[in-house]
Amino acid sequence: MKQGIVHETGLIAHGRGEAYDYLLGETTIPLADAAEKIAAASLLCAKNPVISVNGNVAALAADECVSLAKSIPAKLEVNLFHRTPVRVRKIAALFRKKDVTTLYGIHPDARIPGLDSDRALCEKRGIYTADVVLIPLEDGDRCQALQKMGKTVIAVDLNPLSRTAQTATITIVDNVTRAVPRIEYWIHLFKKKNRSDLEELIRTWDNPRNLRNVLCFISKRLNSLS
Ligand code: PTJ
Repeated sequence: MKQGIVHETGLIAHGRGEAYDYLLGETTIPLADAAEKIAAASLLCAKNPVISVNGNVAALAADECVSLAKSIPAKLEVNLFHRTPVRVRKIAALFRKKDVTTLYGIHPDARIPGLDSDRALCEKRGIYTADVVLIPLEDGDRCQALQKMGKTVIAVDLNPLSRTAQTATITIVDNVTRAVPRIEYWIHLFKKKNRSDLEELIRTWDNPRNLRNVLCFISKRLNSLS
């Protein structure tokens, strides 16, 4: 935050996330891994997959996102809620240091319909035309707006009750630091599989059921600890 990468409200978001992570036991629960597996299948089957990075994601999991993007391959796009030219420049510099030559979202030329202010800004060749978007730590309005554009939206959100978690196509209730490497693990395994097998796997996904099971997992865990 002091380096200007994370917005000050990002610290509050981070604290909220930590609270939920304690409820999960600070581990990737099998229900999260199931979602990470489907996320990997969707990213591999996509025509234009994009990984959206904001300040928190850049601070917590930049290396992991770069590695995941290479493995798919997918585009990386800076997509800030509290967008200022200075923050965009700082986040772009951070990714440049990690040898990312093409980072989308620095010169936006499109808007996500239905959103006001600069949080609607995106790039035509990136998020605007993406068919599958991975959005770690996203706000609810943007998640819904991306859904309305007809995209497959993969959210990583430790809060299973957030609007983002409730409206995404695939919700991964896990810490971004664990979720991104785990998606990459599945990417490497799935590269040997047929596309039709992956598509069949994606068809079986029931996001509301998985979210209900996550809530059951948390309440059972709290019961067993009390
Ligand atoms: O960098 P910017 O300007 O784009 O701003 C980013 C924030 C995160 C401030 C902005 O997108 C925001 O306010 O997000 P929300 O609406 O607070 O949503 C963030 C969600 O991520 C919350 O539901 C948190 O529980 C969750 N979260 C926080 N830390 C983590 C997390 N999920 C996964 N891993 C985490 N480490």
